Amino acid sequence: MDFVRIGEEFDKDNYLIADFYIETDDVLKNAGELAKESSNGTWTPLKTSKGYTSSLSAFVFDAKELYEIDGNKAAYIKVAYPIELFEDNSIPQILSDIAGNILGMKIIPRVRLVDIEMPEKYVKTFKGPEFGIDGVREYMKTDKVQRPHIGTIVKPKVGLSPEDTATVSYESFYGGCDFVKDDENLTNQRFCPFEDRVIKVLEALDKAESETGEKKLYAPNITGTNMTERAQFVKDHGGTCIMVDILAAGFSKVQEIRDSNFKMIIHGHRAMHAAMTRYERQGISMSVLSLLSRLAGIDQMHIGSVVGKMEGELSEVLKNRDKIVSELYGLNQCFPVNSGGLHPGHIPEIVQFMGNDTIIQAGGGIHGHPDGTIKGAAAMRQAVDAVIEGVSLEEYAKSHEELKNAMEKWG
Ligand code: CAP
Ligand code: MG
Repeated sequence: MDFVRIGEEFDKDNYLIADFYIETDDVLKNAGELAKESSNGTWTPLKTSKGYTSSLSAFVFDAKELYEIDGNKAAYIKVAYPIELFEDNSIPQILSDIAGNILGMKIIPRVRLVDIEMPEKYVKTFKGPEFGIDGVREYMKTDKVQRPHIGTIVKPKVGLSPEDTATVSYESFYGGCDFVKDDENLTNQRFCPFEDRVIKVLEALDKAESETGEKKLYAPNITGTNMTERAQFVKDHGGTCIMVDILAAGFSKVQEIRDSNFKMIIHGHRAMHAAMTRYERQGISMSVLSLLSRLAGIDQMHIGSVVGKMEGELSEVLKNRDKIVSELYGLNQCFPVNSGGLHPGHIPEIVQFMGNDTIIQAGGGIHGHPDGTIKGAAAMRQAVDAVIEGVSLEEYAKSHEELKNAMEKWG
C-alpha cells in the first residue's frame, strides 16, 4: 500500500479531496502517515489487511513546502480519499475520518483541514437546504424585492420570561424585523421554558404579521437532548422555522432533523466553531464547516460579519459565503447570515461585500437603540431602504429620526 503518490493521475469523480496545512519535520513521510491513519492503516503494518482492503487507501498526491516554523516545515498537502471510504449522507462519519485522529498525531504537531472537494455522486447523497435562499425568500415574499433580510436576537441573551421575550419579539417584528431568533445559549431553562416561549412568541408573530401585512419568521432554539420533540412542538404550534447550535448539538442531530422532513426553515448558529477554526495552524477551517452545514441541510447560516465584534476577515467571510452559495451540483444555496456587534451604520458596507442575499442581524444594535426596540428595528430597516435606494445613510437620516438617533449613538 503506497500512501504517497505525488503526481499520480486519478479519476476525480471517485475521490474526495482534502487539503491540509501541516507542520512536521518530514513532510512527505508524515503526510503519508496522515493518509494512512485517516483511511485503512495505523502506526504499524497489519497482519489482518487483505488484498481487497488496499483499494481503500487514501494517498497524498500533492505537497508544497512553505517555510520553516518552530523547527518544523510548514506545508500544504492534498490527499485523495476513495469515495467508498465514506458513508452516504453522514457528516459525522466524514469528520471522524478526515478530521479525526489525524488532528492529534505526535509526528504532525500542527494540522488544519483547510478545504474539501467532493464528487457529484457523493454530494448527491446529502439533502442540503430544503428552502435555501430562494425558498426562504418565497416564504417571506421578498423574492420580488430581493433586499437583505433584517433579523434580531432577543436580548438580553438569557433571563427574560416568555412574556417579555414575546413582547421584545413583537416590538422587533412591528418595528421592521423580518426575523427574530433565540440566542445561542437560550434553550429550555427554568426562567424561560421552551414550550411556553414558543407559544407566546408565535402569538406575537401572528399579531405583528396581521398588523404590518408582512411575513415574519421566528426561530426558537431547539438545541438540547430532545431536539426532534422540540421541532415537532414548534411545528404543531404553527412555527415555520427552528434554530440549531450546529456544533454544540452535533451534525448528526442536524441531519436527523433535516431528514425528518419537518418542512421548517433551519437556522444554523455556529457557536463553538472558534474552538476549531480560530487558531490558523490547527483545527478545521470555517469554510469547511460552512460547506458541511449546507450539505447537512441548514437554510440560514452564520458566516461572520467582518465589521462587527466577532473575529473573521473579509477574505475568510467571503470564502465561507462562497461555500454556501456557489453552484454545487444543483444543491440549494444556503442564506448567509451576518451577525455579531452590528448596528444600522454597518449596513452599507455589509451589502457592499455581501450583495443583497444576506440576513443582517443585530441584537444589541436594535435593543440598545436610545428609543427602544421598535425604533431600533425601524432604524435597521431604514438603513436597508437607504442602501436599496442608493442614498447615503447620512442623507437618509435627515428625514428618518430612528436612523438618525441610532447613528448618533453608534456612528
Ligand atoms: C449577536 C449574537 C450572535 C453572534 C454570533 C451574540 O448579538 O446573538 O450570537 O452574531 O456570532 O450573541 O453575539 P449582537 P457569529 O448583535 O448583540 O452582537 O454570527 O459570528 O457566529
Ligand atoms: Mg447570540
